[in-house]
Amino acid sequence: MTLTEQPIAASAQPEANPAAAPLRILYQRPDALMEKSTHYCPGCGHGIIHRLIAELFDELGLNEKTISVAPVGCSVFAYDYIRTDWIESPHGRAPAVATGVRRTNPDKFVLVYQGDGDLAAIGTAEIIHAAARGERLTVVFVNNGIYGMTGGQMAPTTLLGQKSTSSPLGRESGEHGFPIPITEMLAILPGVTYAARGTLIEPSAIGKVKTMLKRAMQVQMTGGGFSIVEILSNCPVGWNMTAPESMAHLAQVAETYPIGVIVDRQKAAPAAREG
Ligand SMILES: Cc1ncc(C[n+]2csc(CCOP(=O)(O)OP(=O)(O)O)c2C)c(N)n1
Ligand code: SF4
Ligand SMILES: [Mg+2]
Repeated sequence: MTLTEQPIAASAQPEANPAAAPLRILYQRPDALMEKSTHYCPGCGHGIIHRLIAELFDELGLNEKTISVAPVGCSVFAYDYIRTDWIESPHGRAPAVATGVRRTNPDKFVLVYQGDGDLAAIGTAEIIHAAARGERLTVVFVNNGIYGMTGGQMAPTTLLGQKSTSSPLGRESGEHGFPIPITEMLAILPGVTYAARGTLIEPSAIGKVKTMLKRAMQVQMTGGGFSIVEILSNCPVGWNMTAPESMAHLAQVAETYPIGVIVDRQKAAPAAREG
């Protein structure tokens, strides 16, 4: 039973209209989400993503079975918000740390959480080789197109024309190179069982992100290889926008980074590999 389907306690039922349909809880803090305020800026997407992960940990019964690997970046304190065991890794090294966790704990569920500076710049080698090895990991890749934590510098994912503190006139391909669609690049590798990209632009899209995350987790739970979900997230502070402006701007981000499932090799070949 999911949180949204739980019947509400009898004592909380409305007395006025007994003929009304039974109430259902539509919104409730998942058990796996700790009861505390986050350090994130108002409107930041990291909090939404934490909530989706916590909901799925509850729904899939993963809380007690998981070792997560936390990144460096704005989400460095993810271990303070999601109730599982965590290991903090050096910047970019999360897939390498997670590989050690995976291999010494074959029965655990292993989650990796990384930003775009972390995954697509500082840890390019680590993510490529973990994917190439087909490590049985689930990677949550938060692409906000910028180095949020350190003051809004350009990342490999920064859009052409996008201003940042290290590209004040806007990213220009001749000087700064082109944005890297790293999830598509990883998806080419046969060790990658599942790769998808979603966006936080609106509630229905957030629901689709949850479906993608669930699929990526189930791939690991059923013995598949490497799975990754890239999530186009917002950074209102680093983008110098209001929170609503930054959400609307995600439409433009999706022009460079198309939304959808990029590869699902388990679906194509159900008995992909033993775990
Ligand atoms: C090896 C290394 N290089 C650089 C840094 C400095 N640093 C810390 S966080 C960060 C940016 C993080 O950006 P991202 O991974 O995109 O996460 P975000 O804050 O945007 O969520 C940088 C450059 C570091 N800690 N270690
Ligand atoms: S700097 Fe950006 S990514 Fe970091 S907490 Fe603030 S809004 Fe979120
Ligand atoms: Mg970032």
